Amino acid sequence: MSKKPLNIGMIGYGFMGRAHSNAYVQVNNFFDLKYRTVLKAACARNAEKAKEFADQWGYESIETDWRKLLERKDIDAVDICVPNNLHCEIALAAAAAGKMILCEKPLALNAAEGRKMVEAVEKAGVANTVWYNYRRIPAVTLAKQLIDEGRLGKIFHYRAKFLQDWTISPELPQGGNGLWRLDAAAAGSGVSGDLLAHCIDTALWLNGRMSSLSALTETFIKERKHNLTGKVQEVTIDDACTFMGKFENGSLANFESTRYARGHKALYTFEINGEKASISWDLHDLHRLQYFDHRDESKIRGWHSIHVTDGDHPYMGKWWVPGLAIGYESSFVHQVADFIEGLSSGKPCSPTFRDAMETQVILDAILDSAKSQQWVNIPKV
Ligand code: SOE
Repeated sequence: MSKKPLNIGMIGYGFMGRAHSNAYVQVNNFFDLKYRTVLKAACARNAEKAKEFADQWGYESIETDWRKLLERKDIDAVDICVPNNLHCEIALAAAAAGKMILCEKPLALNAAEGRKMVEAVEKAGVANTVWYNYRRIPAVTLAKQLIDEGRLGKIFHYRAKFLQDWTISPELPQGGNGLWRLDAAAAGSGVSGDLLAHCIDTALWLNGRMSSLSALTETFIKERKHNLTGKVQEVTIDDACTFMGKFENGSLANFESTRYARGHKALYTFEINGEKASISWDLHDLHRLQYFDHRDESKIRGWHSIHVTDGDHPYMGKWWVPGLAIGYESSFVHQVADFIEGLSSGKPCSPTFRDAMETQVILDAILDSAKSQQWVNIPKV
């Protein structure tokens, strides 16, 4: 059966632009879908960079103004892969232009912006999703299946960490290409919006809503040269954040994220302890899920290390033969596959903008709590 084209307009060309482009390139090779992705246009302010990126990944054309991209009739879906402070404006315009939207995480700078974005896509009736890719690492999806099957029983604890070490040097400037993550005006926040956002999204998906929290943030390096102004300026992002909280199911939350954990590059881990069983996962060993079941015969009871590569594991039947692992980049392929499936089935690809608002509201609560040094109740979306 001939497949319908799904014409992609990519806005941005950084690390995530590459990760998403790779997904559009690969998805139809592995998944049998009703739509075939077409890399129609890459958009960046700098024409030379846009051209280089387009040639590298196979985009047919370039644009240097995202508004022009949105005017094009031959674009079906736009991918917003630019700093967080541009997500809202582009998403509102894209929705008004009737384009489907795949937006990089976090959804927005804050919940107020996020709400406008949810309203816009729902009013326009356009398909939308936010790239919280870790849900779709097969071992993490397997964790979801095990929890939904009730294997863990009542959940007592949810613990997550996302540790990095790339901003320890005081010589590192803030702002501009690559370093906008250190500039609160562009990023909205530091590790909370960049890293904890992933941990929160996974947690909400696996363990349900959170009701309250208390957070502590720190900015270890108070001033850095700003790449855009050339001046030494105050750093207003959170370099590190730790929070504890409560889930609506009664379990306790314990989360930590930092860019000052020397030796750790991208150590995302979580552990969930239930009455009957526990699971834990580690991004550095992403194709394994650790599972302990108290109901096992005591003689052989212990942690199982499940190599999540078998044909009946989530997504794995689409890839190689059992036992052969896939990587980080495949989580993005899975998200595109699910997005396209959603276009045919009518079941939206989660997290939608509305789903991602749950995370956004928690991010706001984290910053509020850290500032006020008070427990904060998390409002309902
Ligand atoms: C930051 O270094 C970063 O690239 C995040 O922005 C991504 O979302 C995360 O998945 C990996 O780390």
